[in-house]
Amino acid sequence: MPMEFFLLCLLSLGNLATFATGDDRFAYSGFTGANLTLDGTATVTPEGLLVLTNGTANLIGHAINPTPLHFRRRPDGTVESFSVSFVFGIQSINPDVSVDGMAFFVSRSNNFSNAFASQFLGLLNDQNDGNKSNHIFAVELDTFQNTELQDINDNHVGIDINSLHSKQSHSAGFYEDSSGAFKNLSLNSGEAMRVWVSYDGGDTQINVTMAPLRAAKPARPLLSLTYNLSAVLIDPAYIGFSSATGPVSTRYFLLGWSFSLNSLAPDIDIAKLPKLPRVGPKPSSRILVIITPISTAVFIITMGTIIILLVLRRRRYAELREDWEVEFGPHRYKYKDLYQATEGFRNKHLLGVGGFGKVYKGVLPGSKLEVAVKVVSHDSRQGMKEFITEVVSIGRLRHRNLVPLLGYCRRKHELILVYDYMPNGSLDKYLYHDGEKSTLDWAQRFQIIRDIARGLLYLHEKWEKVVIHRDIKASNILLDINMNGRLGDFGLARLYDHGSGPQTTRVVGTIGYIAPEMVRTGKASPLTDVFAFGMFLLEVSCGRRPFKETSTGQGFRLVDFVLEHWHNGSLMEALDTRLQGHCNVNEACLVFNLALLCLHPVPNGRPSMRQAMQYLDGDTPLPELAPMGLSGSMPSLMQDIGFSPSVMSYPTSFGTISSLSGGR
Ligand SMILES: *[C@@H]1O[C@H](CO)[C@@H](O)[C@H](O)[C@H]1NC(C)=O
Ligand SMILES: *[C@@H]1O[C@H](CO)[C@@H](O)[C@H](O)[C@H]1NC(C)=O
Ligand SMILES: *[C@@H]1O[C@H](CO)[C@@H](O)[C@H](O)[C@H]1NC(C)=O
Ligand SMILES: *[C@@H]1O[C@H](CO)[C@@H](O)[C@H](O)[C@H]1NC(C)=O
Ligand SMILES: *[C@@H]1O[C@H](CO)[C@@H](O)[C@H](O)[C@H]1NC(C)=O
Ligand SMILES: *[C@@H]1O[C@H](CO)[C@@H](O)[C@H](O)[C@H]1NC(C)=O
Ligand SMILES: *[C@@H]1O[C@H](CO)[C@@H](O)[C@H](O)[C@H]1NC(C)=O
Ligand SMILES: *[C@@H]1O[C@H](CO)[C@@H](O)[C@H](O)[C@H]1NC(C)=O
Ligand SMILES: CC(=O)N[C@H]1CO[C@H](CO)[C@@H](O)[C@@H]1O
Repeated sequence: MPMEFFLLCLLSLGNLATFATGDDRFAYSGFTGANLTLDGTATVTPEGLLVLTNGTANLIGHAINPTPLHFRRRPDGTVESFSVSFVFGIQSINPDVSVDGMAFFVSRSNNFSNAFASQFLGLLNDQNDGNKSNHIFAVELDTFQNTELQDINDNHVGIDINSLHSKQSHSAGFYEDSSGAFKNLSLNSGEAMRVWVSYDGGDTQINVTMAPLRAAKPARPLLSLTYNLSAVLIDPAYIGFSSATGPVSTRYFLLGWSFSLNSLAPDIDIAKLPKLPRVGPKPSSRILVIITPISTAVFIITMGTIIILLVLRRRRYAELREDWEVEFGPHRYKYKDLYQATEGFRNKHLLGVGGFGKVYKGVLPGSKLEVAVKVVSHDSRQGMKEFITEVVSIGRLRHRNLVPLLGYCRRKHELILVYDYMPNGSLDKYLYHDGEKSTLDWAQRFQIIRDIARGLLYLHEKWEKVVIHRDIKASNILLDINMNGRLGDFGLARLYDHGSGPQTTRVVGTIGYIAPEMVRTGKASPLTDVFAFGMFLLEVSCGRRPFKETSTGQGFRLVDFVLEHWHNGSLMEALDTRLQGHCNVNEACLVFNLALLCLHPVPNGRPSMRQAMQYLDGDTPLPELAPMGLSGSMPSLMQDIGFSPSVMSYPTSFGTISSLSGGR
C-alpha cells in the first residue's frame, strides 16, 4: 500500500537522524533546544540537562512531549506497540534518603495541576489514585517506600496502571547476561542509568529493563507484565516524565530520551549526553581538608535548621490547608533516626511498658523534637497492612484532645509509632501515686474527663469515618503541658484484632474495661468504647483501679463498690479520699451517674459519646437512674442477650454484671 510505504520511508529516514524526527519517533541526546512542555520546577540547563526537580518541599516537575499521540493504530483499533528508552540520574543531599521518585508516563491528560507530590509522584492524588478514568500507564523509579501503596522497598522500579499502587515491581537492578545473576542498582547513586520500556500490541506484554549507562541492554527484562493497555490508554495521549520530592532535597535528572511507536526506540547517543553535576564535596586543596570538619558542622546545622523549618512549615500548612494535610499524610521515619533519637532504645529512655509495647522518650536528630517512640512487636503481616492503612488515616487526625501521632516506621516484625512527647506523663501516675495529697484536684479531674469525652466524640463522630479507640483507660490518657487530657494509642488494639485468626475472636482491651457484649462477640463498637469510658470515669473519681485481686482471693470490683455506695445513698464516700470535702458535689454526682449509665450491660442502655458530652456540659439533664431499673430484671435480661454462665464467670468485665444482678 502506498501509504504504508510512505510511512516506512519516514521511519527509515528517522533512523538516520538522532534528533526529533517526527511526532511518533524521536530521540533526544541532551535536551538543548528540545521542544518539550515543561511545568512545575522542570528546567533545561544550558548544558542540555533536563532537571525535573531540584530542591525540597514537595516539588513537582513535568516534561511532556507537546504533541499528543495516537496509540490505537492497529487495524482492530487496539493499542500499538511502542518502545521507549531514557537515561536518568537521581542525586540526593542525603545519600540515605531520597524522596520520592520519578516516572515515565503515557497519560490522557497533560494537566497535572491536581496531582500531589511525594508518594503520588506528581501524577495523581489520593482521591483519583486507582480511578480507571485516569487512563495512565507509568513506569516508576521510586526511591521511597510508601507502605500505604505497598511499595516493596525504597529502591524499586514499578509498572503502574491508573494507580501508584504498582501492578508489578522489583528492586532496581538487572540480570546479567552471562551468569543470569541479579545485580542491584541504587537509583539515587547519582550515576546515570538507562531504562528501556517496551509494549507489544500483539501479545500485550510490557517489559521494563534497566542497566548502568555504558552497559548493553540486558536480555532479560527486570519487569515483564502481560497487561492489555487497550483497556487503559485512550487517544490522544501525552507522553512524558514526572517527578516529585518530599521533605528531602532530591534532584531528578533526565539526560536523554527516545521514543517510537511501532518500532524500536532510536538509540540515544551516549557521547552527546550532558554530564550530571558532581555529588559530594569537591576534592583537592589542603585548606578544604582543614575546613571539612567545620563545613560538616555547618552542613549539619544547616540541615537541622532546614528540617526544623520544614517541620514548622508542614505544621503551619497542615492547619491552614486541608490539601497539604492530605498530601503529606503522616511522616514516615527512618529507623536510623529513631534509633539515634533513643540512643538505641536504651532502658534509661524507657517511659513505660504498656500492653502493646515499650515506650521510649527520644529527641529526633536534626529537628531536636522531643518525641515518644512506641515499639510494638507484631508478627502478622495481614494485620499490619490494614493497620498501616489505618495509621495513615488516623495520622491525619488532629484534635487537641488526641496525642498527635507524628508518624511511624516499620521493621520486620515491628511497628514503631512516633508521638508528640507529653511532658506531664500519663494520668494513672497521678491517680495511683501513694502520697496522702492528690496531685490532681477535682477541677483538674473534671477537666480531664471532659477533654477525653471530647476526644472520643471526635474519634466516633467527627472524623470522616468512625474510629474506635478500643483501649480507653487512665494509663492511655496523657497530660500535656497545660494538664489537658489527651487520648493516646487510638486504634492500636485493632492491630491485635486482626492479628488473631478468624476462628478465635480474641478480645482485645484491658481487663475491667471490656464491655460484656465484646467478650461475647469479640466485636468492638463505639458503645464498647463508651463502656470503657464509664470505667474510666469511676477510675478518675475514685482514684482506684477497676479490678484488683486481693490476698483473700476475692476480687475488688470498683463497680460493686460504687454501686453499693449508690444504693446506700453514700456516693460521695466512694470518691477518692484525697478529694473528699474538696469537690464540687454536683459535678461528682453527675460523673458517678454518667459512669453507671455508660457501664450499662446492654449496649443500647448506654449513651452515645455525643449524649455523654451533653450531660457533662450540662446541656441535657442526665436521665434518672431510678433505682437501677436494671438490677431487678438483670438475670432474665442477661439471658435474653445470651450470656452463658461460663462467659459470666470470665473475670474481665463482669464487675458490672455481677454487681448489678446482686446489687439489691
Ligand atoms: C539546583 O539548585 C541549586 C540551588 O538552587 C543550584 O545551585 C544548582 O545549580 C541547581 N542544579 C541544577 C542542575 O540546576
Ligand atoms: C513545539 O511543538 C509544538 C507542537 O507540536 C508546536 O506547535 C511548536 O511550534 C513547536 N515549537 C518549536 C519551537 O518548535
Ligand atoms: C488544569 O486543571 C485545573 C483543574 O482541573 C484547571 O483549573 C486549569 O485551568 C487547567 N489548566 C489548563 C492549562 O488547562
Ligand atoms: C473517577 O473519576 C471520575 C472523573 O473524575 C469521577 O466521575 C468518578 O466518580 C471517579 N470514580 C471513583 C470511583 O472515584
Ligand atoms: C539487592 O537489594 C535488595 C533490597 O535492598 C536486597 O534485599 C538484596 O539482598 C540485594 N541483592 C544483592 C545481590 O545485593
Ligand atoms: C519481553 O521480554 C521477553 C523475554 O526476554 C521477550 O520474549 C519479549 O519479546 C519481550 N517483549 C517486549 C514487548 O519487549
Ligand atoms: C485487548 O483489549 C482489546 C479491547 O480492549 C481487545 O480488542 C483485544 O483483543 C485485547 N487483546 C488481547 C491480546 O487480549
Ligand atoms: C451499705 O450499707 C450496708 C448496710 O447499712 C453496710 O453494711 C455496707 O457496709 C454499706 N456499704 C458501703 C460501701 O458503705
Ligand atoms: C502537675 C505537673 O506535673 N505539672 C507539670 C506539667 O508540665 C509542665 C511543663 O513541663 C510543668 O511546668 C508542670 O509543673
